[in-house]
Amino acid sequence: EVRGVIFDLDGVLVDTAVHHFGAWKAIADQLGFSFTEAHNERLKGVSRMDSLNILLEIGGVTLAEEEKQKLAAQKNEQYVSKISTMDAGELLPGASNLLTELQSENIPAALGSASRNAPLILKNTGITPYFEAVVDGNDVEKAKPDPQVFLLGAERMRVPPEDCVVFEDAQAGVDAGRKAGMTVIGVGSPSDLQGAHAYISSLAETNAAHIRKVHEG
Ligand code: B16
Ligand code: MG
Repeated sequence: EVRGVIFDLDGVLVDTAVHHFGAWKAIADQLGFSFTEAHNERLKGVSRMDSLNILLEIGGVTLAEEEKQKLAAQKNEQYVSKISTMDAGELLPGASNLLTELQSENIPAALGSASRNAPLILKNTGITPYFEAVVDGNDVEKAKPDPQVFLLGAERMRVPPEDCVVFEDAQAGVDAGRKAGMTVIGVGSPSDLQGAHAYISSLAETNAAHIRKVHEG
């Protein structure tokens, strides 16, 4: 039985990838190498510091730890200035309807995001009240594909992992959900996202009945 639903944030509920991209691109420009949208795919679902390390690897740049901390802080400042003007209009299709339906069916929802800025995004888009639990990059030591973020979400909802369904748009997140012993619905195509139990292209293609059906297998 489905007793809880766990959502990734970026790429599932909101499209903040474009804001992350703009902020990372500014860092690459400053360091003198090009950073494309294709490169940006590698940063999806990845923590801030790991993202910076991938960016520097793409540019062939080696920096001291202190300099890296400064750049990560600079990136975050630009990113936060973008998300601070977000509103409900930036919720992805189907997000609002699904959260409302789950609430009316008494199925709790949790957030399982790598982003340390997740609470601000939930607040600005007006969806904080729909979540029984919020687990973000501030709460976990081990990033996806480690299952910690989703296991903690299940624990905070007081729901066993096998009764949870996860929505994810990144490979690391799908892997994390599987390792947690949960049912995973991939938001994206099977070719980019291996190992999910079902695929949709947006939350507009799912509802409580569909979630139950995927969970039953
Ligand atoms: P922050 P998710 C992830 O969020 C993003 O997909 C990823 O691109 C970003 O680097 C990461 O959060 C950390 O974000 O710098 O705000 O802590 O997809 O797990 O919701
Ligand atoms: Mg994501």
